[in-house]
Amino acid sequence: AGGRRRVRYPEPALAARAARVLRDNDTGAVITAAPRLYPHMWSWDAAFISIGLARLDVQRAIAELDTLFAAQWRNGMVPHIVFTENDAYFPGPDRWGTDEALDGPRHVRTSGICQPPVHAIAVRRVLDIARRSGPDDRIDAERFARRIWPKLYAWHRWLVEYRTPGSSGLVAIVHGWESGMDNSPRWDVPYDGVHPGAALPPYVRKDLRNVGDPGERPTDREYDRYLWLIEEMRRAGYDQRKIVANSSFLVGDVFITALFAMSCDVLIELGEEFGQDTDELHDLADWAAKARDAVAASCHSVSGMARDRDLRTNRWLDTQTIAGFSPLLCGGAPDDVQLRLLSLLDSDRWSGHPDLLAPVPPSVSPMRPGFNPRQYWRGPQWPVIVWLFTWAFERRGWHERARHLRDGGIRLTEDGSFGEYFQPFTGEPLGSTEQSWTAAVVLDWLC
Ligand code: 9WN
Repeated sequence: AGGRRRVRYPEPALAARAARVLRDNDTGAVITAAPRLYPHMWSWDAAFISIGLARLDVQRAIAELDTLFAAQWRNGMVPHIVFTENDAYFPGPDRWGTDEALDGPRHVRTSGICQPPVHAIAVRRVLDIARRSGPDDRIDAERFARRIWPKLYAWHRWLVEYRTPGSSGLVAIVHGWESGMDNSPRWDVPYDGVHPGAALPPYVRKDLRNVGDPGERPTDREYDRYLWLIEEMRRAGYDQRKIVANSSFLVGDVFITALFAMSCDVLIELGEEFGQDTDELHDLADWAAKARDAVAASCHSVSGMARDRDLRTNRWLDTQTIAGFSPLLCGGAPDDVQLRLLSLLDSDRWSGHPDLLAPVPPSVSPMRPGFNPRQYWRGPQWPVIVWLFTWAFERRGWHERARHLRDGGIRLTEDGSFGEYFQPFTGEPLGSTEQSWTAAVVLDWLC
């Protein structure tokens, strides 16, 4: 940054550093999402982490996903946080107050919302890596895939039964945290409809202690809304039907819907291989088709970008962010729309912006008013999102594009900081460093 030279580790040294981050963040029970800022297990982080772990130790990768799914709620929801004993993160389990929730797990404390369904993708990747690594790993990973399949199916079924309300076919979220892109401008309009009441219990943020500059994190105003939504859910006793009917935030999330379609495809492949029930395979095919249709139907007639939908006001949300490229992940959009999106992605509005250090898409276009290169989901580049695009492009047969993005991802992360997110022009690491999922995706790219 600021003209200082950025360190560039050669690939073998970078891989060794990434492995070290995962080992250092291992409490023995879980790999925390980050050492200080996030001292617990997060749902979608754990999925990516397991992919990185598979390169080091297949058993450990399996254990990580088993730990997450041991916290699955009885209704099928995979919770967004599985808490460790550490109390350095807010909101912790007492604030969530899920202990009394009817559907909650009994032996472990969790939050009361979910995160994007990327777990089937992780299981597939772990299995593929294990098969190449040797006969013992292969046997273990196959047993694991067979045993976790019904849990993955139950998780997907929960998303359909409880979280696909109305006719848009989009998978809905009831909190920005569920999207994994917490303060993305995608959610600004729906959050305007969230009015924290006087009954919001006081609280003290802990996240700001662990970042260089508070401007890298969401604002206090945003936090009041995040906490208010938790308050509403607590009052509803974490009853999903009540939450979806009444919460002041309900948005069809197009990015989650695309991930869901891809995860259903993967689950079908695994199910066919391991002889799962045909009715369940049909369900998954039906869910994947509907999710893809919903993503395609959301595309803006001029830009082609996919859109979220505010399900409280029944309006499309036109804010353009990285999520607009969702149809490139899951496919299903008409050819002309797909071509428009590909050329937009390559253009100077996105990955082709001349000032980017690494040619990978930022969370928000640098040309967009309100773009903030340092603030969280409002501009920085996120390696884990880049990984999702590399994975999806590979799967779609776009090998050259996938390789190009992977090279960009390495360029972004080769300073060895394993930043949570990066300033797109300088490559300065922001948020946490030694972030586990960043280390994990780098390992996957390098091996
Ligand atoms: C709230 C752990 C998580 C990621 C999310 C990211 C951030 C948490 C926070 O960190 O969210 O869940 O406190 O900011 O936005 O995607 O899973 O890495």
